[in-house]
Amino acid sequence: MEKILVTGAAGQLGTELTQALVEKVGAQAVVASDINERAADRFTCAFEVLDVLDRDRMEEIIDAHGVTQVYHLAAILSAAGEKNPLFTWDLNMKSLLNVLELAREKQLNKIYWPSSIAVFGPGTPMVNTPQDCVMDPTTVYGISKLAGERWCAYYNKVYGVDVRSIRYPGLISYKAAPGGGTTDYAVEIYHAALKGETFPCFLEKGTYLPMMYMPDAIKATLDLMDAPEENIKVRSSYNVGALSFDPEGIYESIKKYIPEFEIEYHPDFRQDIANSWPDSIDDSAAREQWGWEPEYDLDTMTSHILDNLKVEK
Ligand code: AKB
Repeated sequence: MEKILVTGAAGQLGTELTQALVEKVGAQAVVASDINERAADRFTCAFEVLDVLDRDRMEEIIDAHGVTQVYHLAAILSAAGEKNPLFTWDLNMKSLLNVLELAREKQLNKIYWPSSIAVFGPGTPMVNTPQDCVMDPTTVYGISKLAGERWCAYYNKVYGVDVRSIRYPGLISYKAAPGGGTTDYAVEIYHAALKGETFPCFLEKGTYLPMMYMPDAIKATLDLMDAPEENIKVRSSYNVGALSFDPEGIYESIKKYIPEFEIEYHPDFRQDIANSWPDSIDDSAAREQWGWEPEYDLDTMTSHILDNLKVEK
């Protein structure tokens, strides 16, 4: 029987992916882990406190639960990473190498590790960014994700580790807050709209970025992990696209439901990061090799979020 360990399970992606895995394979087949011990009661599956830099503890959990797959989500994101570059490098890289080494030693069946559009930079073609192109990330997060992609490809080629990865765009969800990303404005804006507050946007209008609604991100992840091994030709990380909009676009979408909503623009240091990232993504490799196709457009996402956040407030 497969047993899945999720690291960073209390984060924005982890919260929903862990729940989706529990629904898919059953609570007995999933172990959530996070550095935040207070997160334990959020999960219906087993929970372990784990600092992903602690390789021995990771190994102990893998052995104790008979783990066969790891979804290694713990990471420091782009904006937060710029405040502590060396620690971000250490955490993002060492934790990935801990997972890859344990996968090699223990011959784990599959590893999932998220990359990001942050691997791209100012030299990258900005519109319909290809799978393979110039990659010159300007953030420490982006540098760590690009290096991580190469390590994943290396462990697959040299040791046969079945590690799979997606370059997520900005992920938008209403269930768990993102932390420290450049795309977080596209989550915060919905909360402000429902509270009747004017939204102070930290990116300028006209800043187009690739984005994705969380249910599509979960679907992409599970579809990639379910795909037959021989279909997975990209062993660094797959481009996946869904939405592309600027702050004005998401604001106009919300105004269709909340006409009195107001936005103000106060760009900060995150503007430079956003300017270095693509506007939109060419995801033809993911579509051809494992059937990727998003479901939500901007307005269906907005209406879904506003309906569900309203219920929760
Ligand atoms: C961030 O903004 O840092 C993340 C990402 C695009 O990887 N959401």
